[in-house]
Amino acid sequence: MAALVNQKPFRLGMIGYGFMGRAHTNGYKRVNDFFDLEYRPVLKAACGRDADKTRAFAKNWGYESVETDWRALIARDDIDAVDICTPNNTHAEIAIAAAEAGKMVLCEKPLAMDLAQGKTMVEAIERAGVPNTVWYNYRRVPAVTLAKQLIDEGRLGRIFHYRANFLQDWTISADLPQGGAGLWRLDVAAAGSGVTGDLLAHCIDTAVWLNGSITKVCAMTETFVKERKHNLTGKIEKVGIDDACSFLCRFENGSLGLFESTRYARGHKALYTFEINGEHASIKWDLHDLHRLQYFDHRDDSIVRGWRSIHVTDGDMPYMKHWWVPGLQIGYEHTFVHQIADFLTNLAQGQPTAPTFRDALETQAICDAVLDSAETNQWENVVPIV
Ligand code: 4PW
Repeated sequence: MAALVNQKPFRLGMIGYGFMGRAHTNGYKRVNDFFDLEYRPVLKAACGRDADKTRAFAKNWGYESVETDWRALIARDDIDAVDICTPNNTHAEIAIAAAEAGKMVLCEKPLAMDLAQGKTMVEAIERAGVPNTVWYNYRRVPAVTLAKQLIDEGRLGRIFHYRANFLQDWTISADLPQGGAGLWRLDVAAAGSGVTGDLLAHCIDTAVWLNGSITKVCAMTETFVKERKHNLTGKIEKVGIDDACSFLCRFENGSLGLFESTRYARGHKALYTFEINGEHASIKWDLHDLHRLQYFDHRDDSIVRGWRSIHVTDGDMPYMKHWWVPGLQIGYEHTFVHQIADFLTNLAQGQPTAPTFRDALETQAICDAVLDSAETNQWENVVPIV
């Protein structure tokens, strides 16, 4: 007689049904098809303020039920974990309440509106002792994870330079309103900041993971369109977000950093790139070609020395044994599958999943220092996270 395969349920409540709600849900649905796990996500409930939209989301993605109040979701006994995919200004209240109710918390980036708020979240989550993670998904692009492996193996030697960009062009039109569904990223009250929290936060998370802590920063920001119609008030209102931000920084390991992000780089939709230059070798990566890692090693024989374009698809490369056969690629959505797979694996072993809330606090501290420096026109020290 065939044996039944028993898996423990991971009963999920998803809060938010936008772009990220879909990206994460796709991950929960796919993960057991490709990873051998002790847990199996069960899509118990989708939660959102707009009942019709939440119902449509729940129907399309296969959630068992719908809630229109996140407090009701958190009060339910049949929910083990909540995933927070709502605008940034709601993360703290939901995460703290969920942790106090004993739920595991998976929170979209950036963790909080600012460092002070992030600290209250870390305190609550650590007091409750619940498993937690923050969705800085680009760490789990196999080529980026391979970059981490190469650096940790010492192949680059001493690191001299770290450069990163995150360029978009979707807010150039002055007719684009701010606020409300889909456009809350332009509303400082909902987002906390502009490209700094939305895009540079990704670059910073990856940089700290690959190259260690950032100790001081010197930044400039600009808001190119100063006023926009606000969708919630119907009035023309001042724009409070940074449309562009560039900063220099020093890393604890002595290397120098240069970061740029803007939503005003015509022709670029989501161009996230980084390059790291070490004593022996350099690496570079580009989200538009995400399955490749460029690697240059000065120790190669001079007659064959040059940039290698490593096609990160072989089974011995990070995450790839779970997918197809060598040569066949995966994409953006798989980064979320990988984070869920890691979370559920670590959960079974009683281990944390990076970036935890505490890890994400460091990114928050750097974002705060960047925004402070843009205000003061001076170098600012980053508040150390212990
Ligand atoms: O988190 C980021 C978003 O807010 C994403 O990684 C890219 O930029 C795509 O949308 C925005």
